[in-house]
Amino acid sequence: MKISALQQARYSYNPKLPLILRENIKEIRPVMGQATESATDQEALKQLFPNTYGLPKVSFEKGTNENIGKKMNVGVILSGGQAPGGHNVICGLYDALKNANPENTLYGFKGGPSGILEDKYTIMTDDFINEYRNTGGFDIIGSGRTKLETREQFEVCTQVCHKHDINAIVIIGGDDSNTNAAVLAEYFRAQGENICVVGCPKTIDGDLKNESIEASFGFDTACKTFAELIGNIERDANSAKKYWHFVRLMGRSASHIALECALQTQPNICLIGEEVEAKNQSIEEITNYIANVIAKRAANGDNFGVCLVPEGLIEFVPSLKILIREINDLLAKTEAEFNAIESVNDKIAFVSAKLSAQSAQVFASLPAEIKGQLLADRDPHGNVQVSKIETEKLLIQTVTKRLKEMKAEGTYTGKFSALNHFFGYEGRCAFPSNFDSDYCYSLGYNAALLLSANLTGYLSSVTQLSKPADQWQAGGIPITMMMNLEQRHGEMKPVIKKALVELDGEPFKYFEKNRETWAVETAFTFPGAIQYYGPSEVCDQSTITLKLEHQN
Ligand code: FBP
Repeated sequence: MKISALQQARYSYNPKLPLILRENIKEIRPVMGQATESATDQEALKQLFPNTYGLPKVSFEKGTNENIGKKMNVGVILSGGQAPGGHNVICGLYDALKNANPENTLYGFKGGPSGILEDKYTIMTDDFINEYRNTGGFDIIGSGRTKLETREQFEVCTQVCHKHDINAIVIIGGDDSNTNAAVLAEYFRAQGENICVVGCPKTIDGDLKNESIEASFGFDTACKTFAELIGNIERDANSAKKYWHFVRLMGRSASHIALECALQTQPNICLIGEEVEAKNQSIEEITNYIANVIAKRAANGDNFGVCLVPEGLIEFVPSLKILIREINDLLAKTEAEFNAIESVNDKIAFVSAKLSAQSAQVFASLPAEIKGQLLADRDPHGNVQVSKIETEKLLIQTVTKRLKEMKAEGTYTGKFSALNHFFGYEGRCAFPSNFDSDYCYSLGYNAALLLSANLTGYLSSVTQLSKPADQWQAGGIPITMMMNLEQRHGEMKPVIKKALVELDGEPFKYFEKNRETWAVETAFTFPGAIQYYGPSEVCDQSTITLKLEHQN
């Protein structure tokens, strides 16, 4: 395979570790902190996790580590959507294992969690791993969305681990995969199996964060990649002065990506799903807000602009939220009948006839393409896949209609020509920024230390991320500490709480303070491409979200 010059150069980039992890691995020892509690539902979680609830937080200090040299066979799994830096988690894990004992073996289960169930794996070697250092993507072993959650699956995992004498598993995934990692860890302990499970916080969406986890990996690079593209579009808009660009951004329900991109590029409009929900805004109100900004700019002679739309917006508009929930339930109940219908129009008619009167009306008001997209395949949780719903196109249609009305009313005199974009897959496999290269390598290295201490049910954690890497703190956080109980498919389930944008948080407050100025003035900022080599202030910066959240 031909290798680009950047890829070749990135192979020899040395990721920066927290200071303690730079010590000889045999001289790093774990320190147990106080026992922990989950924020809510303590009693119920204690019962569900009798062997792994309440474990202490772990940090590291310099000192002889007696366990580090013992032979370990570790399995690693990439779970869910790609996020830049996943390869480096595996590289960090591999290097730590080999530093601890060259006899240690790392099995990479292929194609996501199904890899362990089907016993499909690669054994990592130096030559193999060296071709993936500091590169984007999950193609080292592939990823998948199979969920490890049933007892039967756990039994298969046990058999596969026994077969290869595997005594630890690292699951690199988001909130659901790490919830399942905790359940698997509990299962192994309850069965008396000495197999440890440690998770690593992954997702570009940025919604796996809490008091102990400052950021999920991949968010930094994905946002920087999208922000570069948005900045380029802003410059194009400001040069030609004839288009309004509507840019939808990935991120599932949470609007973290849209917000971070807005902070990096200062567009004229950025919608935030969580705010729409808090203000109970309808599509009509959102449309009016956008149309009014367009009219204000037009009054200044500016018939161009940029509007960012989080992909999860649609789920936060109250009437659409109810509609989506009804469709999800309906499709779950009538799966076979629905799937047997061939044409999209007939599917639409089938669903329309079964909705409540209010939702049927909302559904009828939507353009045909959006109706079809709302009926597309569900994800493994039975939820609509928001990445497939072209909300930006819907908004262009509703705004066009509103501007026509405003023209008739005499409140708008400009020209409106709109273009739509969707950025998601473009950012998920970018070469990881230095931040993600360093953070991910540290997470993987750290995971090996947790496993060597026989710790299970932990998430590898690296904190103080808004500071330079030599001030980062490495450790482990019990996963049960981040859990609460939530209703899933009619049952109360233990899950890691998803982090949505906090409207009283510093990133949103900063955006709120500035957005009116950005709406009318052309205050675009152009982040440019991610830089991998050069001065630290250009190459090593974290996201603005992280800085604002941890500025004190
Ligand atoms: P994870 O939650 O698994 O990290 O995936 C993130 C994501 O990129 C979302 O932003 C997006 O909605 C979804 O994956 C798209 O899923 P798919 O890759 O299956 O098309």
